[in-house]
Amino acid sequence: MHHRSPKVVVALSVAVAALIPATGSAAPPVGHCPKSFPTQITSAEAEAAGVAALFAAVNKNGDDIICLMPYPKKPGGNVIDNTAGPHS
Ligand SMILES: [Ca+2]
Repeated sequence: MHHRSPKVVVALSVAVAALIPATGSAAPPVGHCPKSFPTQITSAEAEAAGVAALFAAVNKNGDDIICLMPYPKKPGGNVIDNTAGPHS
């Protein structure tokens, strides 16, 4: 006798659901930092630097990364969320 374990079926359903964004969600996809924003900043690093509010405002996709383009001649830089494709 051969039949599929119900536990396996449930686990696969959960995995698929986790990969598909909720319909109607405005959250952008989690992606990469574009080449022009090469530095990744984590929420912990932002908090340590005292810019947790900035991180939260930029991090629209809700993961743990934003991307920094440092200013060439002064402290700081521009930040965007990591929603770029892998080759941008
Ligand atoms: Ca992010």
